[in-house]
Amino acid sequence: MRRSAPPHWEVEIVDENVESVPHSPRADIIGVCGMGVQHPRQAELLTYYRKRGYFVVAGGSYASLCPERYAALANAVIAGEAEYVWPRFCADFERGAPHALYRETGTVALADSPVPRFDLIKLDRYTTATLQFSRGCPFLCELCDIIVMFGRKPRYKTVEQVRRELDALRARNVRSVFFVDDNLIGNKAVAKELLRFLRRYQEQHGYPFDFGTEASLNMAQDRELLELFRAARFTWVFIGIESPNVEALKHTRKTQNTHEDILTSVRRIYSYGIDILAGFIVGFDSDTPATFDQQYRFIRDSGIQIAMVGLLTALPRTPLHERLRREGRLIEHAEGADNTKVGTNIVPKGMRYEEMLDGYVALYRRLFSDRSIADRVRNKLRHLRRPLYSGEYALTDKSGIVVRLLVKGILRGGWPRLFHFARSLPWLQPGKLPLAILDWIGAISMRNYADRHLVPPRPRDAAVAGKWFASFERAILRYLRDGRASVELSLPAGAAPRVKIRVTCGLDREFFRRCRPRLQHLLRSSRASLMLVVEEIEMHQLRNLQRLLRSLARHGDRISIELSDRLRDLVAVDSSTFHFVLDRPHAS
Ligand code: B12
Ligand code: SF4
Repeated sequence: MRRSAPPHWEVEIVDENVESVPHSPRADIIGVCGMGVQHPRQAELLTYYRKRGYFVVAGGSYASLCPERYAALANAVIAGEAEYVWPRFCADFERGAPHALYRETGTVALADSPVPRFDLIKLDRYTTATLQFSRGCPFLCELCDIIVMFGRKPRYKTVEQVRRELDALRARNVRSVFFVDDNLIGNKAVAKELLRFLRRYQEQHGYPFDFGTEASLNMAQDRELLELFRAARFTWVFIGIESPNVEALKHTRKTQNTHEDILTSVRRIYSYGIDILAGFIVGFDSDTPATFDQQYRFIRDSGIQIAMVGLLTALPRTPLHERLRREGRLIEHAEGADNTKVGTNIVPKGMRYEEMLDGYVALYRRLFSDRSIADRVRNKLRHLRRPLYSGEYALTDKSGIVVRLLVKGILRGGWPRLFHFARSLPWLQPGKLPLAILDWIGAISMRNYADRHLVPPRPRDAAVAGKWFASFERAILRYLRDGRASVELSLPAGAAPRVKIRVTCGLDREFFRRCRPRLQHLLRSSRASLMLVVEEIEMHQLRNLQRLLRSLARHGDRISIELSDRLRDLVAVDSSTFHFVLDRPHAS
């Protein structure tokens, strides 16, 4: 059976995380993949390409969970694992009779999964490559879509397949590999076999890789397993801890986290040199306003720096979704696919909805205060005595990283941050320094993200934007008067200010000269977002527009750019930096 695209098909992979999507590619079929959080962009891309006459196919984890949401967006939807149904689609397409929906109703034997086409990915743009060994998880957590999509009986690739994938990655000089399994230790005996194989592989090849993975907390109770993780050089593991509240864990049927005190488990894993990243959830039925403080204290004491806290979200088809629907506790029309937003689709039981949102935002604020970051670094390093992570970079790269952290991260926080940074560093144990540095880099980037996306707009932002607007209008008055440009400011309640600038032809160098520093100032000094609509522009001004975009790139995630059809081919907009609006109805 053929399990990938036919060999005579030419395939290209574009990942908008690291590169721009092409707006008029040379292609017959365009497949667009995405998780729930990416659904708005996925929908936008599908609509855009479809309108331009391409045959568009939707796939990925959200299409697998709720293919019905894609029926109006795509010519065909691949729901579920693609190994068997994709070749069927390809054959139907070649015959000129593709169906609208291909749904994998069973499960795929992973021995049939091909080696990924790593050659089609720009691997040099990633810090970590991914490899999947197993699918499925034996547990029963009520909120989980994994067991709905992949089942409870873990399925595995052979170690031979893993060897082939590692060889391919090694040949491309990849140093860091993330085993993207739902739970690598779903079947401990098989996991141990894999780890023994990885230990041998690492020994044979001089430890070419740092590994990381996702596993359930019960790994902490098996010392042989922990030893094998260490020997195979797993420098980190992501664990769904969810809550230190045992009631909440029992209620959500995450009983594997209740075998012993969670802090004890965490510290035992640390004692093998393995770092922990973890997921936490607030909004369980037994959670009350007091839960936020309990979560905070646990996260601080555990020293977990990359603590991804989300609001309980009911994903379609999960037992949680079903129960809350029965109980009338699903919020109608709430999107419910993005657990990184301040909002969700469930009505909590132990507190008011608004209380939950406020508590959530305050928890993030507390976690990413300089004091809390430093406390966690210290609490972790106290127990993580021999970290496997050693930050093996060339000396020049190392100094570059530290200088960037100092200049862009630490010094910007002023003396208080410098003080907390300095007190958290293990001055007498240089072997632990790389991990402390890594934690600060991770924490500061999470803090920046939380500042931009989670913290409610400051009243000051509206005042700053209002003042800015008046002076900006004055600066480009003559362009506004004769209709070459227009500018609008809106101050939506509960959201950051929005500025929209529309330009038509007749601009000159002076226009860009006036705009550039003023826009930079607006974005630097407030959380305002910017929408730039370019309807027409003279060819000789393209360079100035391009320069303006380059100067704003730093704030790219707050900037949307819309170009007329003609300009799309002329202006290079990096859609991995900016929101490059391709289809307006779905633009956020
Ligand atoms: C690796 C991973 C990540 C990595 C991604 C790294 C990377 N650059 O690849 C990181 C850590 C960054 C990540 C982040 C997040 N993730 Co994530 N992640 C995963 C994980 C563990 C594996 C995904 C994977 O690579 N699988 C291997 C591939 C081969 O399999 P697959 O994705 O199942 O795809 C199959 C089919 O769907 C199909 N297919 C896939 N794409 C396409 C496209 C087309 C066109 C077609 C035809 C077919 C097709 O073919 C594949 C083979 O059968 C999954 C869990 C899981 N098992 O899916 C969660 C998962 C996808 N993540 C999830 C979530 C929620 C997130 C976050 C929102 C978490 C958070 N709160 O921050 C963020 C979002 C980040 C962002 N803004 O983009 C959810 C998504 C829920 C949903 N149903 O949409 C999942 C399912 C885990 C879960 N249950 O919570 N994640
Ligand atoms: S342990 Fe993780 S993957 Fe397994 S059922 Fe629970 S939430 Fe899902």
